Amino acid sequence: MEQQRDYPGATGDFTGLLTQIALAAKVIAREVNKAGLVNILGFTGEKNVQGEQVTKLDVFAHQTLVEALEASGHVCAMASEEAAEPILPASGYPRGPYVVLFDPLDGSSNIDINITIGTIFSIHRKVRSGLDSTVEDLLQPGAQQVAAGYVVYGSSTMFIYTTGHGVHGYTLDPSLGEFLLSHENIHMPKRGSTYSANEGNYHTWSPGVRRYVDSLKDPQHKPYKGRYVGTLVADFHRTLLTGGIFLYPADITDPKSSGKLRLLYEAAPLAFVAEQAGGRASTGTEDILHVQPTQLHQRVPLIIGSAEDVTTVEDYIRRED
Ligand code: FBP
Repeated sequence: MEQQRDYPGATGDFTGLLTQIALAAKVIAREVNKAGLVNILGFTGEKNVQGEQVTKLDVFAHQTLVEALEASGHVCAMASEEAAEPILPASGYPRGPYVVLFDPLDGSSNIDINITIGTIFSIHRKVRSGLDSTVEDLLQPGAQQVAAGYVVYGSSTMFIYTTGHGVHGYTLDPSLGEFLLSHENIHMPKRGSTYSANEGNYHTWSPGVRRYVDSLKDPQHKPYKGRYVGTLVADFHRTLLTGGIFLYPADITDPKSSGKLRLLYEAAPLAFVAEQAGGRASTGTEDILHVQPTQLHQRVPLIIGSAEDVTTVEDYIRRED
């Protein structure tokens, strides 16, 4: 609300939209926190468009976000990791100028073992006037985002977002049921001392990426610490607050592979947050925010974190040739 006053032309649509995403996050947090007590762990038996087994919490989080967003009356289209096609607000709901793309529950492999999971969202304004949306509204480069952020369901539940004016973090006070400002204007250290990657994939990495990760373990220089939760949101959140680098490179042994993580609702929103906090996000050869999307669920190699660390990886990849 406060920031809205900086925009004389503001209609309140955006504030209303973000408030609905925060409400959905509270509902999901409550279910995650008691997951072991209610029959919501495990799989539904279905597979999603990624070919992954769908968990019951994935479905719960997906439905909660869709209902909250369509009820806001501020969106004309949505896209979710759990839906093959774009989602339009059900008839009877007013439509608005925004499109929202989201990963309802990030870190599915960690749900049943009570390790930190998250939700990631990306908000764009629709491209053309009028209320009917086209896939063009969803396939916009990350640099066009009007806002992006994520929720971490960890020891505490945090809501982190940017609207292009810095990155701010809020912690959920369960007794109030309110997200309270706990981390204003987050800045990522220029260089870190932690690296995060699934080294089980080492043999699938390009020579430049291998040489870079090897260099981090060189006893001649102060070696970096290895940290890997296996939930993108958790590994990114640590990197945002303490610096360092997260890498999920492409698998060079599979010509069809362009990485595991999805551009529109994983890489691009976190790239916006990273850049707004003074960090960087790259495919290894191109800024994530400049990648032009062509498909809703396309994947990209992701190298994200402290600006100097990301630039160093790019140098190693450039020297590959
Ligand atoms: P989803 O759980 O939303 O499908 O996200 C993919 C993810 O779980 C990321 O959170 C994480 O960074 C990565 O996959 C872990 O992959 P891997 O198990 O191959 O290391």
